[in-house]
Amino acid sequence: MIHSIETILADVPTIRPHQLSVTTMRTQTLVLVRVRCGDGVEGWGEATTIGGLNYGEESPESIKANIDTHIAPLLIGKDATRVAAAMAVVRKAIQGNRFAKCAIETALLDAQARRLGIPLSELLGGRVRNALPVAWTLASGDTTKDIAEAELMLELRRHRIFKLKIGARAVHDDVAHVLAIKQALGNKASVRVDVNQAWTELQAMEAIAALQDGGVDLIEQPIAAHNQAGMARLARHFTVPIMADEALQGPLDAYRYATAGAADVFAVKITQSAGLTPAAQVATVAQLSGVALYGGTMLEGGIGTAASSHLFATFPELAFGTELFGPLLLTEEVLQEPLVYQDFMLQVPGGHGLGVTVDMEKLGRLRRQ
Ligand code: MUC
Ligand code: MG
Repeated sequence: MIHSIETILADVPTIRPHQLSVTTMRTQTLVLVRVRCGDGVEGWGEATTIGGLNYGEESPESIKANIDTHIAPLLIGKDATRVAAAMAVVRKAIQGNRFAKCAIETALLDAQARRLGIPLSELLGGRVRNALPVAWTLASGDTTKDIAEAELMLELRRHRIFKLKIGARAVHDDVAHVLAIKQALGNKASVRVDVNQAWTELQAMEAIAALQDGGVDLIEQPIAAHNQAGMARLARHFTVPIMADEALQGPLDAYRYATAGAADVFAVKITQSAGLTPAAQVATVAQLSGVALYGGTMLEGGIGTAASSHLFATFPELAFGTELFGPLLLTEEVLQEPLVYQDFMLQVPGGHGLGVTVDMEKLGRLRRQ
């Protein structure tokens, strides 16, 4: 039986300002959900957003209010061993609130996998890999600093895929910034860009041509998510792959984008998809349509990152790797044992459920009162 559901907000400073086209982050608010069951098993989930309401329409505070007020009462007393049935109740009664639904589903699945004594990945279809390539985002806003940061990551053997956040500055400044970084790193690294919808289609045509010529490997969400026809035109026009991110809010968007040929690659995000199960469906649509996969993040801490890693470990094909570096951008860790990053890969946790343990003492210090 589902006994209690608690939503915890924890404000954690980032290791440096993280500049996106939509905001500059200096703190990340972790939204953690703890589900306790009558048999003594507990499960954890995460619903972290980016920049409050800058990136999407759910904020940490709205997620907490909606879980506490509207979602938890639907679940208390329900059979904790029947996660799909419990989630069907939530998905039927609650519109939107994809991040909140993801955190709840993750916590219920974590508890169920612990109860069964298996890793979460085995409840999600079974893992086919134990480690995932991990990109790092260069977003200090300063070309020289970004190059130094990339060189350090290569030296540490932590990352050799770099995603550059652009779109906040004039197009030619952004292009010059990216090409300077690509030139400095050469073939030692894959350089990619994420525009977070900032360009018009005409700006994208001009900029992508230069980025493609300069050896950039992937262009993420260059134009507005709703401009599916424009994304299709860009995907057809360029050989450099075009990736959809914000456009994918679940399996239906994935289906529409795939049938319209509006992206070469899908960034799968568990929160944006409304949970691990719908995120798996996004990946299935991609695979059936010949769209390549990338494991995305909302810059979550250890819980959301572990949950994503269990799902991405089940993907038979993961051509573009992942960006599950969220915990590394934060100054504080909320897990007892941090996730392991080595040889350019994140190790998918073994053990039962998510395979991670929350440090209650640290969380006690970080949580909002
Ligand atoms: C996004 O749009 O992909 C993921 C990595 C990062 O630096 O920002 C996020 C959001
Ligand atoms: Mg993105």
